[in-house]
Amino acid sequence: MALMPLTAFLFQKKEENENVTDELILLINEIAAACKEIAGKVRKAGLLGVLGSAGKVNVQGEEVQKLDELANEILFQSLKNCGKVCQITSEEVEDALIVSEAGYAVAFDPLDGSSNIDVNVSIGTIFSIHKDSVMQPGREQVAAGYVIYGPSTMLVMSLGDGVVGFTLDPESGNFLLSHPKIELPEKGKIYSINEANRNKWTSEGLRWFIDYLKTEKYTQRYVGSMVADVHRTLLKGGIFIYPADEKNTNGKLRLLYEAKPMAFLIEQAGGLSSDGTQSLLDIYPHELHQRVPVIIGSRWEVEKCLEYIKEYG
Ligand code: AHM
Ligand code: MG
Repeated sequence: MALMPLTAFLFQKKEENENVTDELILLINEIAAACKEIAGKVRKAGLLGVLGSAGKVNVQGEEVQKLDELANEILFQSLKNCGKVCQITSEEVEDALIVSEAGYAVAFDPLDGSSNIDVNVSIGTIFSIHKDSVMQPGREQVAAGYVIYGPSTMLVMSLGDGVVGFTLDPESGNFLLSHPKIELPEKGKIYSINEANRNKWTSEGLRWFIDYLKTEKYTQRYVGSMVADVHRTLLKGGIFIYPADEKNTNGKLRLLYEAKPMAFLIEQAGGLSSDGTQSLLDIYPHELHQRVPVIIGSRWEVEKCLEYIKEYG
């Protein structure tokens, strides 16, 4: 049976979801097109001479890779020119670009998982879309999603009424609806956290929780690309955590273009998100590049993790 292309799916959604306007459809198509271009560059990175460092650090003090820059440029230009975007915020750029007063505001991480670029491991683009401003709690997102550049390229997104996944068909160049309804299992078997930082985690309860999961015969998977780790969590269940530690006292991941969109997908798929005290979707942002501890995944594991944090700190 033929699978539905992204644009047809969006027009069908327009009939049932009042958030889905012609402008939003155009914007999501624009993001999908930019990500297709990025996917092409990622696939040929070793041939195009775009592997390795760009020789500079970004606003967050992190080393910028050549592909980070390229992906940022592709997305920035296409959003700036599409006529539907009033504000653009990128991980790689210090200030938001204000295009106009009202419209859609987009925050994105152009290429997440920078440390995996040079070693041919899955990386991705994450995006969050609000009306007018990205400085709102995640619950107000009209859409959010990511594109994962893995063995296949997939677009996974939510328009606030569940989570769907599209696989890029390399022959037709279309994103096709391969995953019409993504739902997290209530409980999984995998935990995902950088355990090398264990001694530096500021939460004692977290150490107890991870030890508890080991006694329950969980297995560990940690790619080090949030997109890949969240993708697996969405499909298989379990828990993904990037906690606060002595070096990153608010965690490492950024609220606007990493935590918030991923929390939206996880909650829309039936899971839970938290910073240790509240849902990641209830946090009011106060800074563009604000960091936040991230606990997301299946309902059972997230609730259990929060119980441990409550009991042991
Ligand atoms: P990036 O946006 O610069 O790639 O950083 C974010 C990435 C996430 O994809 C991933 O979850 C995390 O950093 C991994 O960090 P660490 O290497 O400290 O485990
Ligand atoms: Mg990132």
